[in-house]
Amino acid sequence: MRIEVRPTTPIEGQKPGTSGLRKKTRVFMERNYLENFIQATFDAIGGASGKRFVVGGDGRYFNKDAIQIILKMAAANGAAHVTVGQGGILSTPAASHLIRLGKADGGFILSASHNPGGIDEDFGVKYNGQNGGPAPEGLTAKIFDATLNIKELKIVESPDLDLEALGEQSLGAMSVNVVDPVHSYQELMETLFDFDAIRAMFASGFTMRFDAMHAVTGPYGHAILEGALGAPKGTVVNGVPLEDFGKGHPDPNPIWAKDLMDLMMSGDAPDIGAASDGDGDRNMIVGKGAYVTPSDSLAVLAANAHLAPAYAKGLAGIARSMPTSGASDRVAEKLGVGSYETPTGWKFFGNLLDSGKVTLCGEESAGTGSDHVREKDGLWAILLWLNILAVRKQTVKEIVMDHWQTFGRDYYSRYDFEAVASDRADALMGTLRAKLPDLAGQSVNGMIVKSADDFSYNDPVDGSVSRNQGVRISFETGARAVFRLSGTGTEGATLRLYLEQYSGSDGAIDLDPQVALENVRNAAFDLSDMQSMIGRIEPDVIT
Ligand code: VG1
Ligand code: CO
Repeated sequence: MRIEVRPTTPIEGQKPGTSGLRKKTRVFMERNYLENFIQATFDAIGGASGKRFVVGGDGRYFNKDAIQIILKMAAANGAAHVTVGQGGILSTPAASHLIRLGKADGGFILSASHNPGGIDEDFGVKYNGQNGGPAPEGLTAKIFDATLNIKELKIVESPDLDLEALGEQSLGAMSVNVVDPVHSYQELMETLFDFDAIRAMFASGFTMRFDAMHAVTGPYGHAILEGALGAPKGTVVNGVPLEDFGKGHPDPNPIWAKDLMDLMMSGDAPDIGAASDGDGDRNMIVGKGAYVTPSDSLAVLAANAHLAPAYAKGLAGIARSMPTSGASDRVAEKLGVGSYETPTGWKFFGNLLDSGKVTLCGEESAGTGSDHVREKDGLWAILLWLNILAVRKQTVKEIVMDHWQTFGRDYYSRYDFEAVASDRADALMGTLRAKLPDLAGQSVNGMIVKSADDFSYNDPVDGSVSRNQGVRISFETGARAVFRLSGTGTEGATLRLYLEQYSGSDGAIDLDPQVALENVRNAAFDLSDMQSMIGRIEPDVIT
């Protein structure tokens, strides 16, 4: 089989963001765009020779073509073996699991996650390492560096492989194993949760709607919820992965999963509603008339995880991303285990999980997970909720109310300002940063600032330091405002404002969050001078 050694030149802008490289699909389809990035990744990891990889994606437009290119490049670069999901499909957590299970050297996950898909929408690629987790910052920096110095790439000339045929094939000297995307993942879930108890709950009439949002978790939901757990057919909706996700945003939040929210707030609501995102690593949980914020969900799961077999012995510790509310810290304190605050992005949890310092991790953006893989895991979170419901025999709402009564409530909301001109967004952040040193002790909108800084993370395991991870301003009233710029967008800048207000251990827990957050919201607008800096204070999306 002939190996083409193709001369190429660096392409600008191939710097991975919060979660891999994300660009417009048409950009990825330009000559050598994907190829350069893949070659740079192989170069950055010291070559692919003799190595084993996992490849799969969320099924969006260009997924299959990209997989063929990666397979041909892996073969040309001397890889020994690649495991691929049938039809090119693998959820992000399933890919993480396959890397760990097969002791692979790494894997490529093709997804732009919650971003829309299609030829005029977004595409993405992420490299995960041996532990199954997203490449840490040190490695993404090396990959970026390699994209700037690339001179040639290697690819075999060969017809496409058949990604529908299960089993082994060969591509030159490299073997390719096409596997069922669900099988191993389902086996893992069966070891973690009490499937008998959940099955009995469904058999006794418990009802659910799982909205797969036309994204990757459809096959997983059908097999696990309707298959293994016996939920009635029709429990899973939008369960066939589509290349354009039915033209929706596969982002499981009250805005983009509106149909599910409407159902859950209606008289016909099932006992639980759940949804997952494009690549299956996020989750949304809604009870009858009760949306559970991701920050609260992490806290409730942490407080109740011992009810599931995998966590019966307790948790080693709990980690949350910096903008995630403090609710899980309160649980860690009560459990007497460590709590950690990391920058946004799952890659920062890897060391904590690998070293056994934490068992559960979560992000306010609807990501929750545990040490079972090295990615956040949407269906895992949903199954843990089901396991807890099966044991406690209470409603979602009762469990959340009970949690707030015990710990107090962390009112929470995120405001996203999308497609802001990058220079304006940078100016807002810059002006805010300049104010930070003098803020503590000052009064803003009637609230005294307790502390203000630009978050810097010192990884307790490898000692690496990550600076400028977001501006956080805490107030004496138990409120906090966080400002940061998104690292997953593909157009202009997205400014995220995260607002939080703790009720206190015996304060009111039944307020409308937007009312409870009014003071901190106005303080955040004042402090950032948002109206004049970006010309508006109305967000595009409130979650
Ligand atoms: C967003 C979320 C972050 C998450 C990341 C990847 O990043 O805020 O919490 O880890 O997406 O999630 P950013 O930089 O846009 O705020 V996913 O489901 O896109 O892999
Ligand atoms: Co995702």
